[in-house]
Amino acid sequence: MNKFPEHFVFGAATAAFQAEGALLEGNRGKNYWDDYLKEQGMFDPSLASDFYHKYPEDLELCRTFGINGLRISIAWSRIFPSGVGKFDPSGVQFYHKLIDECIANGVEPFVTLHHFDTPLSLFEKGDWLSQKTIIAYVDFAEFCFKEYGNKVNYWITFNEPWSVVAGQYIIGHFPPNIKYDLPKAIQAMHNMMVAHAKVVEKYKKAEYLGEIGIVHILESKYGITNHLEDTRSARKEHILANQFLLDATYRGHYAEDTLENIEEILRENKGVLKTTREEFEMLAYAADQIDFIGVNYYASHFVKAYIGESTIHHNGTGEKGSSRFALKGVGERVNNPEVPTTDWDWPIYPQGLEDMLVFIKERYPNYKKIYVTENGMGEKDVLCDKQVQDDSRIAYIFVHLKAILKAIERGVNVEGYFVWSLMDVFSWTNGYKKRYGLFYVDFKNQNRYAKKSAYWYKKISNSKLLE
Ligand code: BGP
Repeated sequence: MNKFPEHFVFGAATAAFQAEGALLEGNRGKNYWDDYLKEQGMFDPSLASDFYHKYPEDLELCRTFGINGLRISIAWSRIFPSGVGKFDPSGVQFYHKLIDECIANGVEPFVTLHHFDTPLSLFEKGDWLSQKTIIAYVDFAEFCFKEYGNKVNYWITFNEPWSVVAGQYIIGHFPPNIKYDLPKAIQAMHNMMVAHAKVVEKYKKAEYLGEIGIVHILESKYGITNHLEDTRSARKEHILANQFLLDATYRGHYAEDTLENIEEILRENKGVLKTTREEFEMLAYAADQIDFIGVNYYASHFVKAYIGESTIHHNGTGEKGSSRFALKGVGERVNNPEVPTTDWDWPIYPQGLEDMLVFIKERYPNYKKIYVTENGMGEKDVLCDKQVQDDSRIAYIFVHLKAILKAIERGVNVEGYFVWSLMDVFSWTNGYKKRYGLFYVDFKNQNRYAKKSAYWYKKISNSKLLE
């Protein structure tokens, strides 16, 4: 089969802080990245892709290139500069204009409420480890539903809880830059899922006509050999990063096999997970009500048994081969010589996407539908004569679209695909040199240039045929 269903969405994705720039516009408050990036001095987010001003041009590009869905996120601190309290009318207006522009161009907006950008004041109070953040987030979400609910058909509560907690408490490349604290990471994931559930409840009880879901990054994990200790380690990483969140999303509780592994990891890392009966009631309600899940997929991992302290080196420069990821009580990611990797050491393994989609269908038969909400290839693209020959990106997207078609053939309900990213944006931990866009951005003057991949994607979107 090489044809996508007629209603399949061919979209692209952005995130507010990575695209908008205009950090001083209106009364926007800071999120936890503003000062951190300034102090770190690796790159400057203040202009980004200037989406705040260039969105009409970007939406016209969507229309011209057959991109009929766009993931955008609402920057919480543009609406509530201090996370709570008084809203800023200019921030509220900006998202009205942006959403209206999407609709005017025939582009369905998929709106994310939290894409890695908790307001600074709430971050300082403990972020997702604090109930204060959960309460404020529910209020923010309710505000957005009331404001934009009559024109947004697709809401996403969170983008990638796993990446948030892994970045904040395990890898340490997201503020507050804590390393190897698995108990904190697990607690924050649980709390985010509770916040998600509360927001789903607000949305559903107010009887809005649209749909609501959550986006998870779901990367498959495989033992590097068939030896029991390696496959066990792979399974543990899968449970920690994928199944824990999927159980919360679709079962409303953690199944026995999930809990057993999580408790083992917590024991090894000297921590406990605190939960309440009310939280599970909320999760169960949301599990029943949720309309869709977004799957972000870039890579899979090959895992080997590991005994020792956690050791991680994040390759944020594109210096191939410099990554290290070994987790105490879990396992170590290793290179599979048969699988190619990007310059940032991300294994390119489309089979992992097909496997994950089938896994969701089989383990969670109550799932309704799936969108692949991010997939794409980070490259050091070069603009030459106003052109970018990004054949490797085309090849990457091709094999992943193929994997989706195979999953559809195996009975998985996938209704859309979003390339990360629409135009080049900055990467949180890798800066401006890691480009993903269908449109090249010259960051010196903010001009846009369609890459070869944009023309190719247009053909597929128009014909729905993968050839
Ligand atoms: C996802 C995030 C995006 C984006 C993408 C690419 O995890 O949702 O915001 O950044 O990954 O990752 P990176 O920028 O680290 O290459």
